[in-house]
Amino acid sequence: LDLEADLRRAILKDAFEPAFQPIVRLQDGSVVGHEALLRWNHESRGVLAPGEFIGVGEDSGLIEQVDWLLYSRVCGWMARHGEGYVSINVSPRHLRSDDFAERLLRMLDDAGADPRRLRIEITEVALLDDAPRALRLFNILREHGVLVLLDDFGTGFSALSYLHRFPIHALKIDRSFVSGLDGEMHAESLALVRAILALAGTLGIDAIGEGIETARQREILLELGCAYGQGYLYGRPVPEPAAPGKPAPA
Ligand code: G
Ligand code: G
Ligand code: MN
Ligand code: NA
Repeated sequence: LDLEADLRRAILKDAFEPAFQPIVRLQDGSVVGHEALLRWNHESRGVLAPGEFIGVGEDSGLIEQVDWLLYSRVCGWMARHGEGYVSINVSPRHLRSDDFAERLLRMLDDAGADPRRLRIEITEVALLDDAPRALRLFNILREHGVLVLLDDFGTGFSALSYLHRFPIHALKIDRSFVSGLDGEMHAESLALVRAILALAGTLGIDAIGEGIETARQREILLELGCAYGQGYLYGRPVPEPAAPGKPAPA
């Protein structure tokens, strides 16, 4: 069982596909966009989620090639489906490359996809790695309308001093806090989510609650002032999602 060798072969075969999960306005459940999540059609093990191979991909560096194959699929999908935004997950490795922004913009252009419909998700830790380089990259992307979302917010460094220096469009509140809202860690999760939303409000940026599974979690997030959300309550990641605008079946 050599996952790295399998991954190399899969890259040659272009064996990756996006699954799209709806992102909704919590007030009315209307779909505003989708997060594209990586899926690997493994030759013998079936469809693998990133949790099963992202570590090997990061350690070997192969994740960069996998990401580009996926982004190409996503750009094609965007060109065929004219509504809503799509957010892609970006490995911290890309922030260290000199031409990530240029290459992504070229790919969008080649596919005939509007860059103003693309958003990138990066984690806090990736920001701390090489801040000046990341800042340059974000500025190039933003000039073309590609917005930046901070993924898994609250689990990383939460270097507050960085937040206002980067052109961040929205924070994605990590699902561990969201699932805690109606669980045993109710009080703690409530305090943390309230603090994150206050921070977002102060900085004038949007918040997206991740991993919403229950109506109660949605209700609490709305009461706390979180405008957007995503999670199994609204839809699982699927290859061909419903068009934006319509309420997700929740
Ligand atoms: O296995 P699971 O689907 O729970 O894994 C999700 C993790 O994989 C998240 O951390 C997510 O950000 C990451 N991820 C999902 N899709 C992609 C992708 O296309 N590229 C990269 N680099 N990471 C991804
Ligand atoms: O780190 P990131 O937020 O990109 O990871 C997204 C991961 O979370 C994906 O693997 C996705 O399948 C998973 N996910 C999305 N919604 C839910 C949910 O409501 N519950 C759980 N447990 N996982 C979810
Ligand atoms: Mn994400
Ligand atoms: Na996340």
